[in-house]
Amino acid sequence: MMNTKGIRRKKSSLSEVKVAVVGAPGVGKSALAVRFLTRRYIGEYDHQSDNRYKHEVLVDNEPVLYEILDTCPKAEDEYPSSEIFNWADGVLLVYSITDRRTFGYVKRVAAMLAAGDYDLPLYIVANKNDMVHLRQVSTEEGAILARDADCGFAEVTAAEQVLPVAAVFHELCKAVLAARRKSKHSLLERMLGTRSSNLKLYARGKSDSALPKD
Ligand SMILES: Nc1nc2c(ncn2[C@@H]2O[C@H](COP(=O)(O)OP(=O)(O)OP(=O)(O)O)[C@@H](O)[C@H]2O)c(=O)[nH]1
Ligand SMILES: [Mg+2]
Repeated sequence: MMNTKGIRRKKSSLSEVKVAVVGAPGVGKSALAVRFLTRRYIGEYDHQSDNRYKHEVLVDNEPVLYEILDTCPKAEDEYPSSEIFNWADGVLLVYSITDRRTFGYVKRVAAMLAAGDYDLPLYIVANKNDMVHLRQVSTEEGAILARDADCGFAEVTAAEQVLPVAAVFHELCKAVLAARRKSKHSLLERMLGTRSSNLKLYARGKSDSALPKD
C-alpha cells in the first residue's frame, strides 16, 4: 500500500475558501459552477437539491481548496438561510441579464447581507451574456449595484466562456483571502492596542506575524 504520509500537505500551506453560489432559479448557478469545476458546459443541470463540490486550484500561484455550494432555491422568493451565509467565506451572487426579476433577487440578497452584518466578500455575476438580444438588465445597472455593495462585478456567459467564469471565482477568492488577512491584522492591532501606545508603533513597523516580545 502506498504511504501517503509524505505527500500530505501541511495544513498551513493550503487556504480553504468556501463559496456559496446564490441566485434565483434558472440563472445559471449550476452552469457556472460546473464550468469552473470541469471547464465544460452540459446544458442541463440537476435542480433537485443544493450541490457541494471541492476543487483545488492555484490562485496567484498559491494552492486554494474551494468548497463550492451550488444552492438551489425552489421558488423565486426562496432565499438562502442564514446557515448558508454563516458557512460561507464568500458569496457569488448570480442573475441573468435576460430576466429583470433575477436582478431584483440579487438586490434583495445584497440588502439582506448588508442588514445582517455578515461582512462577507461578495461578487456579482451577470450571466447569459450570450443572449444580448433578450437583455433586460443593462451593464450599468449591474455595475451600480456592485459599487453600492462594494464588490466586484462581471458579465459572463457560462454557455460560451471558460476563462472569464474561472476569473470570477478567482476574484472572489482573492477578496476572501484579503479580508482574512485584514481581520488577522486588526485582531493583532486590538491585542496590541490594549497595552500601550508605543506598541502601536511597534505593530506598524513589523509584519503581520510579529508579536510583542514582552
Ligand atoms: N444562453 C445561456 N443559457 C444558459 C447560460 N447558463 C445557463 N444557461 C441555461 O439556463 C438554464 C438554467 O441553468 P442552470 O445552471 O440549471 O441554472 P441554476 O441557477 O442552477 O438553476 P436552479 O438550480 O434551478 O436554481 C439551463 O437550461 C442552462 O442551459 C448561459 O450563459 N447562456
Ligand atoms: Mg442549479
